[in-house]
Amino acid sequence: MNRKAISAALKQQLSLNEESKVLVVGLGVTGFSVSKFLQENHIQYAVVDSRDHPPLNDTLLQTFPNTAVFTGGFDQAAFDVVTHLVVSPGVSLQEDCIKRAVLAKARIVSDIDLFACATDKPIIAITGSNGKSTVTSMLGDMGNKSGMNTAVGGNLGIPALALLDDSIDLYVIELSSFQLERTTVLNATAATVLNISSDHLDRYQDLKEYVQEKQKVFAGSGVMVLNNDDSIVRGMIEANRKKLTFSIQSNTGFHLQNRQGEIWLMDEKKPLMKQIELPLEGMHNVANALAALALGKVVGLNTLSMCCALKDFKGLAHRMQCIATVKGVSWVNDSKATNIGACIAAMQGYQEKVVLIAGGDAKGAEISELIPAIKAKAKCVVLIGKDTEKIERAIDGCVPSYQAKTIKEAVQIAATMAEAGESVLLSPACASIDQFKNYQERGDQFTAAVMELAA
Ligand code: UMA
Ligand code: ADP
Repeated sequence: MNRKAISAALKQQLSLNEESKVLVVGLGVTGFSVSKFLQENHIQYAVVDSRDHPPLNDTLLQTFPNTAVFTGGFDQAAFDVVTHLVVSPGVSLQEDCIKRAVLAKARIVSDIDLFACATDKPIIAITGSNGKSTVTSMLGDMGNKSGMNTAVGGNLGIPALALLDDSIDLYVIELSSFQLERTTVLNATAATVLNISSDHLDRYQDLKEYVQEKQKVFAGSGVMVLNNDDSIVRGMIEANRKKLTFSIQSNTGFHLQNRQGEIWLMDEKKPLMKQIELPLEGMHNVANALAALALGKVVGLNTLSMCCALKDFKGLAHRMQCIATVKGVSWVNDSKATNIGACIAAMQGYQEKVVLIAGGDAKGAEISELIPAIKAKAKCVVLIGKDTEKIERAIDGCVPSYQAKTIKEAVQIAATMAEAGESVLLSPACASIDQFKNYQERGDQFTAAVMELAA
């Protein structure tokens, strides 16, 4: 879209114009992408971040030296004079300065709102508690294999605004509940909530509030893609909206069918590909593939190309990644399992019992929900991180548990527990930020410790 059209959309949809005064809250990758966008669109802005040295501070000041940047805390004065706040996802809307600014009639906007105003290309919007990055990446490959220049980003890593380019034919955007809760003008061509399990209950009052935020992905008039196996997602259905469903349990929509002894992925009555051709392990990944096929269909992707992309899909790092077999024990890095639902899905993929390494920051989750899966699938649990004691109390001795101060120590303990033919699974069910920069660092340190064992 040209500048004039973007300007008109910003004005019409977000009341943003040359007179607006915007405060960009947060100077991580999102805040930087927002600042750049506002600068290019001649909208006045300043930036605040509560951290002393926000990650993109120097980059912003080198790129746009005249930008007003306030760090080391939120100063109410900066919030009192603005018409709009673009709040980064890592910052809660419950911050006092934000609440006061809203009372004084400042409008909250997200980077996703700005992005939605700046493109007229189709957008696929993907949220859910688990599988977002996998499905987003699958669709990126499907789009490109179908001959559409496809950009993927959002919560996956590259902020949506940084993807904007006239050469792009299709945007596939992963959205977190934090991004959705502050987004009002996204009107995705196709949108999905892949599944719901409790997460981020440190930021939401209860599951109901978390679900309400997730549901915002369906705002607008695009096609809803719904998981027929998830009762909460099924309940999101809206009358008079086009919809597609996917399911690994029922036999409608995108589903599975046994055809002469072989399981096929189906679109209603049309066979698409054999399940055995999917390289990723686990039934949850079959559900992810069906969701991706349904979303791709909405934007007109070619079926053969989509199936071809799925057959070639290697999976993402830190998700059920088998990193080594040492003395007959297989070591699996599922560091991205940052909530209970993901950890349960990981354990369900095993026939034999595993040695589970879990723990970290449980984000207020109801840990006892793990008990049935642990009883069924874990030989023992090795716990790391901030909520070790809490988790130990919650699982209540249902299997033996051991405490480790570091991931390296956890690997050493697990090595003494696992016998040849068994697996050690790092699937923490918790966020990593109490001990690591992020889940990647946790997975990398796990891998390094396993490699040391191997050596
Ligand atoms: N922070 C402060 N003070 C501030 C601003 C931020 O302390 O003033 C802290 C936040 O609490 C957070 C960290 O800084 O711990 C980063 O926050 P941010 O909003 O600046 O984050 P960005 O660097 O812009 O990255 C964000 C997403 N981060 C979060 O939602 C926390 C990234 O998702 C996303 O990839 C990126 O935008 C691009 O869209 C990461 C994430 O952890 C991967 N997401 C959560 C998840 O997947 O569970 C929701
Ligand atoms: P997200 O982006 O939603 O965090 P990912 O694709 O990165 O999702 O996967 C995160 C974790 O969830 C991994 O541990 C992965 O094995 C698990 N997972 C992936 N898809 C699903 C699903 N459909 N249901 C449950 N767990 C899943």
